[in-house]
Amino acid sequence: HQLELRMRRALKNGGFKLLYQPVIDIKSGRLAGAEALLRLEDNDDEPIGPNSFIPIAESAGLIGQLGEWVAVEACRQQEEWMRQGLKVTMAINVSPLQLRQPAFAEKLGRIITDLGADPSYLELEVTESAIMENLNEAIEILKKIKSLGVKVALDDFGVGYSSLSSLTNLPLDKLKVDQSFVQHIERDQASRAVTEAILALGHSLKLDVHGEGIESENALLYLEEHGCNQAQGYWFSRPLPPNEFVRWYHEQW
Ligand code: G
Ligand code: G
Ligand code: MN
Ligand code: NA
Repeated sequence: HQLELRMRRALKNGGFKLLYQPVIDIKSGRLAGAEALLRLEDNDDEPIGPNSFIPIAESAGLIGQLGEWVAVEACRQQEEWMRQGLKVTMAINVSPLQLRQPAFAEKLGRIITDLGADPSYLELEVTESAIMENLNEAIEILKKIKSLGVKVALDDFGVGYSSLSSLTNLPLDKLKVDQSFVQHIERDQASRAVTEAILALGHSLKLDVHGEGIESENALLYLEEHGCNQAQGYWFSRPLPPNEFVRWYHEQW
């Protein structure tokens, strides 16, 4: 596969990049964190997004190596920003296959130690479907991750098939409401109903609830009114390269 070759080349020669999308604490209106979002840009072509290459990385057996590159680069960036006084919780996406690799948590722990990153400012984003495929195994893996001091967020929440009772057994810190609901908040009563249900569920389980895909002030105001904790979306900023992220931060505050 052509993309597999490009990925192998990029892993060797540095063709993968991380973009960072700001996460806002709704109450204070301040920057709370950044989500690291992977791109493949190893030549003059348009950068390629993870939806195109993550499935191929998984089937080609490259996801472990790629996921490790992401974790190292995101931890390195988090530690650098921390030293510059930019306190951001760095959110890292992990694919189901990567999460289930043996010694995943041990590897992550070693990366954190080697880079001197502060684990309390790191958050792993795992998808609902990854967790529910094998709940008991997932609970054990998440416990190990939590014991490193790293936070865990359930990403794309509301579009998967969680059994609600199983949520109470998972060591989670946060639910990320899937963007599809937030994007339709203004027009669609059903999306508002689902969003409010997720907020109520999350808060009754003492979890933070994070709204994604905020594209308008009205969507933000709605989430604020309903007690949502964090917000992310084009309304604030697109995912940015590191230097633009810092510039954006200084322009805001
Ligand atoms: O950034 P973009 O909207 O193109 O991301 C598309 C999807 O890819 C999202 O679901 C996101 O969670 C996922 N994704 C982004 N970066 C990474 C990564 O580093 N690893 C994994 N496994 N998935 C990622
Ligand atoms: O599945 P996950 O939540 O990790 O996906 C994150 C992706 O969503 C990022 O790749 C980012 O490019 C995209 N994204 C972030 N904010 C917005 C937004 O406000 N609108 C839309 N349509 N996409 C967004
Ligand atoms: Mn995510
Ligand atoms: Na999401």
